[in-house]
Amino acid sequence: MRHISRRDFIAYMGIGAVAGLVQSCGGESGMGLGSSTSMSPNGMMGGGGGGGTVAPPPGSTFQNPPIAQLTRNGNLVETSITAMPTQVNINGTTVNMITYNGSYPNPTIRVKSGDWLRVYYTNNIPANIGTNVLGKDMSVTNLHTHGWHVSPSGNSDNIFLHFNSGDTFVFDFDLSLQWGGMMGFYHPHNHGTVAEQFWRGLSGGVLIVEDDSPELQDYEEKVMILTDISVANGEPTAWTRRDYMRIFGDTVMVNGQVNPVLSIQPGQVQRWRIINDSVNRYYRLTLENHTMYIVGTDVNLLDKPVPVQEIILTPGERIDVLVKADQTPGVYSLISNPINGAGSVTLLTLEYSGSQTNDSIPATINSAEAQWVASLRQMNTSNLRQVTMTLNFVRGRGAINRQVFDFNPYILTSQVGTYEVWRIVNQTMMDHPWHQHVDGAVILDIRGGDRNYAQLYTSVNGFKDTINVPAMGSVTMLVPVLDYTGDTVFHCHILGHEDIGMMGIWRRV
Ligand SMILES: [Cu+2]
Repeated sequence: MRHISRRDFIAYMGIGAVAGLVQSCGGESGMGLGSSTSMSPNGMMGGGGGGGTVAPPPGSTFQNPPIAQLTRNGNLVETSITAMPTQVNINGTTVNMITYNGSYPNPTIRVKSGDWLRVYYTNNIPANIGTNVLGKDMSVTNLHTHGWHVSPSGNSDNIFLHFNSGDTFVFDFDLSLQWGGMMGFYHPHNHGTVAEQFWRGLSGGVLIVEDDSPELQDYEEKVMILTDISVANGEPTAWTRRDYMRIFGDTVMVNGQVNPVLSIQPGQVQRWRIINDSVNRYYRLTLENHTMYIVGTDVNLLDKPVPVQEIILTPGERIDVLVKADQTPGVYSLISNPINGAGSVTLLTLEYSGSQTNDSIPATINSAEAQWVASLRQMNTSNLRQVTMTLNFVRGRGAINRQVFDFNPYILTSQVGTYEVWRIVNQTMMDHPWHQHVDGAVILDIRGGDRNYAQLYTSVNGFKDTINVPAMGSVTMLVPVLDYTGDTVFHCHILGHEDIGMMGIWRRV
């Protein structure tokens, strides 16, 4: 069954070049990929996990992630989140994982613009869980609300907090400046343990801020969390140093299910909100014989649906799409085609069933955010502050402007109330999904990589908090620095890269 395509081979050679670069600039002890050509069991060519094709038979009935229990009192919404050991059934095998509230996938929190979300947080990860290969205590964790425009300080979206086993904490998220219609996610962000905590099950629960606009609310909504994992002896596999550079799980899941079967009525339109919650794996999504209509990007709803045949989703990115069952009734697969060393995967089976209906795709969406993005695209940016940040590997560590977060973090100080133009330059031979906290950006230019991806995100009126920076390419973006002061971060959302240092501090003053 193993099939090594030309694309896989090129991707592999790209990694080899990175390894060579790493080794040539510092006599690295340990962190580098090394020059070995042997394949890790979870590595780029390992079974179905990497370059091979994964086409499991249709599985169980598709289920949305569970909804978190909330207590609402006016605009005060309260909930509890506990990070805890949990036995999870992964494709028929019982696996000792870590989850929020004993649920995998982790529970979805649905709130509204203007809410005040209070989270009673507990870290119940056992103190004796041990250290990872980076020497970091795996019981230490914290919480980030990816995508939310909230304060990065105090007891809000403050990723500089950290909690030891047994700690409790009360978070307050003031959503008075968070617009509706977005899907973010909460997940751990403790530097050095993020990637493996994701891998073991804390990959995050979805944060939905209900729509401000009415056009999309009547569609049946499906949330799809894409993750992958490899399991050995009833445990998620422990990471080697090499895995921090690149890892593919051999089991790929939607909401913890392998190839679930989703029913759709002939003629029905469903709204699919898809998140790449994987530590490293990219997806190149296509739904057999069907067009997908993009209605929202990471941060906001668009002003009109954008029809596409394929969607690239890098780690941390989200996409909000409409799908219409307008083909001959039958069974169709949602597939991820090969990309960046990951092979073809059948993710989900869409099955027409039930009575005929005739839903339609809306012509326009009344999105204030999209109108704002449209106006920002007209802005004269030549007088704005221009910042260049480079993504590098330095002595086997990730770096920004050649500065490794652990030793000498790159610090960008920005004035709140201004706009800046950031150019992110990728000086490595592999792609990196760039993510900045607090504010989404308007993508102005993408050099290199997939042309359709570049065309899409340099034209749609959607803010992006996560954007792929192609190997040896660049992304230029207009960054609003609005409302909130405090220190936060930007980093690569291949979480292993973040853990080995590809992160910087964003000082908002
Ligand atoms: Cu990266």
